[in-house]
Amino acid sequence: EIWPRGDEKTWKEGIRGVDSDVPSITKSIVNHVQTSLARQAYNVDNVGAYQAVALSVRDDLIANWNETQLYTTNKTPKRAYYLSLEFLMGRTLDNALLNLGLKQKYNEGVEKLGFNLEDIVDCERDAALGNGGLGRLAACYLDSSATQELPVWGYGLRYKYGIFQQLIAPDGSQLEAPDPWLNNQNPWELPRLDVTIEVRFYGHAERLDKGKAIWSGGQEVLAVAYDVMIPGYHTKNTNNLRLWESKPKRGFDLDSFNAGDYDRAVASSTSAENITSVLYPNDNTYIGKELRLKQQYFWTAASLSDIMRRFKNTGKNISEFPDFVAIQLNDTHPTLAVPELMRLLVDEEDVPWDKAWKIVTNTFFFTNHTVLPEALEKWPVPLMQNLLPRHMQIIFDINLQFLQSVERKFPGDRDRLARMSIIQEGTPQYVRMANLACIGSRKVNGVAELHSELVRTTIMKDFVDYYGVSKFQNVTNGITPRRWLDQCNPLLSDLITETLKIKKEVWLRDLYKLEGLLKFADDPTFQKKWAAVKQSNKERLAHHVETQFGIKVNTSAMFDVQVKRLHEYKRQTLNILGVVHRYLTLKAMSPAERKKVNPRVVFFAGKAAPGYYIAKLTIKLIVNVARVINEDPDTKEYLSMFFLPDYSVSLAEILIPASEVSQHISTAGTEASGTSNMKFCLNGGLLLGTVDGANIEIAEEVGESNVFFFGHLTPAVEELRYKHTYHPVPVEEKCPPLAKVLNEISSGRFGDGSVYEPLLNTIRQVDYYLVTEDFDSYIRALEMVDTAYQDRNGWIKKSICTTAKMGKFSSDRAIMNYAEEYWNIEQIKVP
Ligand code: B1H
Repeated sequence: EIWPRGDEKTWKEGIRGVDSDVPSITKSIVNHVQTSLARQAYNVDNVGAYQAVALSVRDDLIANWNETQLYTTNKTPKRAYYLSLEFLMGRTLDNALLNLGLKQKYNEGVEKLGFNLEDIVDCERDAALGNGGLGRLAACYLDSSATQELPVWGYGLRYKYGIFQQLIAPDGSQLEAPDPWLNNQNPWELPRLDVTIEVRFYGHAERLDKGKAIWSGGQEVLAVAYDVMIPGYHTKNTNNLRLWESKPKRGFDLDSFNAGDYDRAVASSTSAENITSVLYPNDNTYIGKELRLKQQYFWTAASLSDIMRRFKNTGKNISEFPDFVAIQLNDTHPTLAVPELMRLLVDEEDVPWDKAWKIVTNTFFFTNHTVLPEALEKWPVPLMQNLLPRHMQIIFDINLQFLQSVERKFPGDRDRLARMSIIQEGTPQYVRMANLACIGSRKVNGVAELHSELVRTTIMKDFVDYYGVSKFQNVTNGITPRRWLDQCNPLLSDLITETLKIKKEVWLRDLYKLEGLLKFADDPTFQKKWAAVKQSNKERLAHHVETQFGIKVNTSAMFDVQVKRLHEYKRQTLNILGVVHRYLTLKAMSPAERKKVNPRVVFFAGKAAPGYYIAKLTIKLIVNVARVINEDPDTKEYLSMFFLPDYSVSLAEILIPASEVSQHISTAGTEASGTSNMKFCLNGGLLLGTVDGANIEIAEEVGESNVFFFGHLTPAVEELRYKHTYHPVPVEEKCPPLAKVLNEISSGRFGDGSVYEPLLNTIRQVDYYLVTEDFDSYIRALEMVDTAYQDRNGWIKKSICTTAKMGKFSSDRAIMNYAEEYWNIEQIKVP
């Protein structure tokens, strides 16, 4: 138990009570304007009002956060830690107000002060410390952990610059600008200058006996903690996301400074600060930069040291570590945590090697998020040897023991040993992080059924043979319905509440309750209300597009959306080629024929990694095709297209509720899960997709008649690729309509065609992602969408049935699965 110093009663009386009546709220806002912001009523603009409101809400969060932390510390339960290099949080204010149940009150309060809450909410910059699905998943999991009152902390990095801001140049190219998101101050973080940890790089490791060693010399930097409060939905429980910032251990080198060499004096401090400067903007691709490896070690070392300190404060014996600590590795990025925990145990806690290894392998759990070969992390041994000499020793020792054990199980199978080794032989050698993560973890999981099966049968096949299949499981991803329905689609949320006749708090915590909507699916009045909500969300998006880009959008057309990172495997090319095909078809029609066509507006958004040439070229093509078709008087009524720049969590919150159909069209077997597919369906958008990732499970839930599936299945993909390589058939033969589309682009119909040749050739030549193989069935699927849309009531019914069956995809279900089957942690309710 922890007691205050001095008089307990005086302390207790001083604690800020959380008063949630409107007068207390306005008083607190005004107080913050005057004191925290040092402003007065006459010079507060929306941004100032945002800051004051945020600080006021933050006071409530801090009170809850403090109570949760104290209560949990005293209870000493088993805790789980989610290590992720990315947390794509988006905005906080609106979400915090909803979770605290204070939105209505703040609405009133803010109005009294002459402001509008929506405008204030819009002043917040996104916290965009992530690339895409992997980072957003981590954010949803934090929300679900707090909501379900589970003792889970996140650990990540406090990047000074988040994912770059995307601009589109006049010629359609993507330009990148930095995202200095901390320039406006961040009210949602609490600097913990007292929580600092020293992290070493370089130096040398000297072996002692019994597997121990001393690591010394090199460079030491400081990790400083910043805590981000994570409120649960309608509960006092408020969890923590701890983000580390790097700082020099000493301000600057005094010797050089005194010798007048100022550049040199600050060089080492700049290099320390650089570690947490910027998020690497790659999604689903590995990038072998030394600074990235530094980030990974800096973050895992600081986090593990912090976790170890907290564990030791409980006074438990070190052998009980796995009974009190579970650590989830979000992909291979934190895999250095495995040798680092070995180092802490063996070198610093004097635990014998074998006992330490037992602790380690009972502590970690590893989630794999992709089977794409280019995403599998492999670090050159010389690089790691230089930066982390002790860890390299430990990895070699782990590997030796492991391979000996494999050899005992499969004697004489050299190929197997070579495949399973943590070290890939060659010049240079490489450290295979997925192998290390697997060997160091209790369990390994994929993120959707199909993906987990592919993990078992492809990248982890040998490990399944060795460990048995039960180590390799599945946890299908999920999304938080708080942000992805209640917050982004308040009209739909209200309609659902009024229809189900149960409290919003109830169905938002038990999403299976949405099934209650099924019995209204045929009810004409309900259908009408349902359609009206969609219409109003379409208008909200149209209004946004109009104010941001000055373009009018036809809101009676069908809204068709594909938003995600640009990647060849996600096949935005298939979509754009389909649009061109549709355009050519429309052009060939008579005006009378056109009148029968179902009008469509196609929205694209997404960032391309700055070094991903083909992805950037795809953006350019989309922008330039849009330019031509949006100006064609023959067709523009029936087909228009927009590329919305700078896709973000907040833009997703506008786009997703407005979508009537969304596209998730990756080559079968390539998209591990996808999570935006779940968001669109939860908001009543229908899914047009391939038989891939979580699309399959969505179809299982909502019924195949309510989704539009097309394309080859996963088993066919390998075979087709093989055929492409050894028996290439020209596109003209294989798919004449596609050949026509490609030729129109080449011949300059959408601006200088030669620019696009490298992109078009990926399809004409190797076509690794099988655009030519799926094009026909894609076009047919689009036609089926049109036909279905013309039956308005049928469509609305599909939409209702889709939302109704999305219960499975709440991240609450996913997190409960991790908590029960992996981490073995229990709920703690703060009184
Ligand atoms: C996913 C990544 C990823 N899979 C490496 N892999 C990265 C890999 O910076 N890096 O090095 C960054 C990201 N991201 C995505 O994870 C999958 O493609 C989605 O299908 C999945 O839904 C998501 C969450 O599991």
